[in-house]
Amino acid sequence: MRIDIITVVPELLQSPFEHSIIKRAKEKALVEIHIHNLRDYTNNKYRQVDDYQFGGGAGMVLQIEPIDKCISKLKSERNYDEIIYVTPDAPLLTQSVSNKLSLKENIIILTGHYKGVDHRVRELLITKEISIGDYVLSGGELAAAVLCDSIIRLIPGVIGDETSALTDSFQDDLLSPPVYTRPANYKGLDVPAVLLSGNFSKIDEWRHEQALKRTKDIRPDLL
Ligand code: 6GU
Repeated sequence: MRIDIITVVPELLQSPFEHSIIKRAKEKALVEIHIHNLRDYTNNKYRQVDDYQFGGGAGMVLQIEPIDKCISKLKSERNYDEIIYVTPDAPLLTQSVSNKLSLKENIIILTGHYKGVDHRVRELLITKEISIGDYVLSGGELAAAVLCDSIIRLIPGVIGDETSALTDSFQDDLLSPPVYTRPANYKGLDVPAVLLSGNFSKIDEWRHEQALKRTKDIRPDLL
């Protein structure tokens, strides 16, 4: 899979992809991530890519021209399955959205900043819009990093133990059951006995009960 991210703050997108699972996915050539600085696509001598909004009001708006230039160049080089704009005024990201995107070949992610992008970008160039939650971030870069992480870990082969991603919270619309590791007793706190029993059907049953209980208590809206 190839992911191209367009941003005005490329620095914000360096470190998130240089560690752990995503780093290994890149090393295994299961994903390629290319960051594009929107300022490289303007003819403005000050490299300015935003302007005041028509009609007045606080906040700058990213202009269509550099975005169009950048997306057009990428599209001339390969076909893209989706051109995604990350923005708070969009449908929410869910595990099911990430599952579907993890099967794509090439995607572009456009990140907004300030007041967002000229609406014509959204009408003409964007094929899908995603918000990562009902709160506002200073820019779309961290949202893009979250989106990429959730997609990349699902690409077949990225997580060694294939069942690991399948038993995540949300993969079956339930929260995960509690997990424990050594020591079995810490300052008088015991690990649930069933987990030490070696009876795997009992363990599965316990985990499912716990997942249901936690979902009921913490996120009843999922049931
Ligand atoms: Cl995608 N961008 C910004 N700026 N804030 C957000 C968001 C995106 N998703 C939730 N909040």
